[in-house]
Amino acid sequence: MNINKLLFVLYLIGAHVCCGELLTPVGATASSSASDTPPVNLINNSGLSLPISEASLHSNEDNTYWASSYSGGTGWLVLDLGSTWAVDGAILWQYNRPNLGNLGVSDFDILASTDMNNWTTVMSDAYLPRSQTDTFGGVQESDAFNFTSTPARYLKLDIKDNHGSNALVALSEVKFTGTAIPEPSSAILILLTGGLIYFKTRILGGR
Ligand SMILES: [Ca+2]
Repeated sequence: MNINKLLFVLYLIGAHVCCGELLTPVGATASSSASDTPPVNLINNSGLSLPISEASLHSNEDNTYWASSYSGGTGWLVLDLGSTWAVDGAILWQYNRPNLGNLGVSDFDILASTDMNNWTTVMSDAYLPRSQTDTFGGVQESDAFNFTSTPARYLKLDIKDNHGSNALVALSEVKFTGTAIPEPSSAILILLTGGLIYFKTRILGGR
């Protein structure tokens, strides 16, 4: 493979395959919450082991999770990524206070939006397993949910049920995965660069 073909292959890999990042929301709102369990506890890394990654474990300490007010076990969360990304997954850490696993999120949908007005359902009837704190020594592993890559700044978790309590619903931490969407000028530059490499390789006989 000559250098021109190598450049073109690298361009294709860079433009189309590259790497999802772990995205931490910058804002969180909830259908309701108790005063000592606000939704910011879902996005401030509270309770997560270092270094922060999908493999981090969430502690079961007080004031590290979100819990609704008495809601019958349903509710919603809106997470704000701060800017629009091509989002392709959610990483959730289940609520894991000891002997209270019935409060954790079970059935939920995920909706995506760029403007908080128009919403697209990207995941229907997803299921988050009940915390296994007994077997994991009190710390909680994450659960990953993948969906078709969708442009989104706002992600809504529509929580339709918990694990059996008729009181409230709770969750420990939320992140997403996705890739940056190039600015229009950057996108044009990428296309021009790819086109020039292709032209040089295939039309001018660089093969
Ligand atoms: Ca937390």
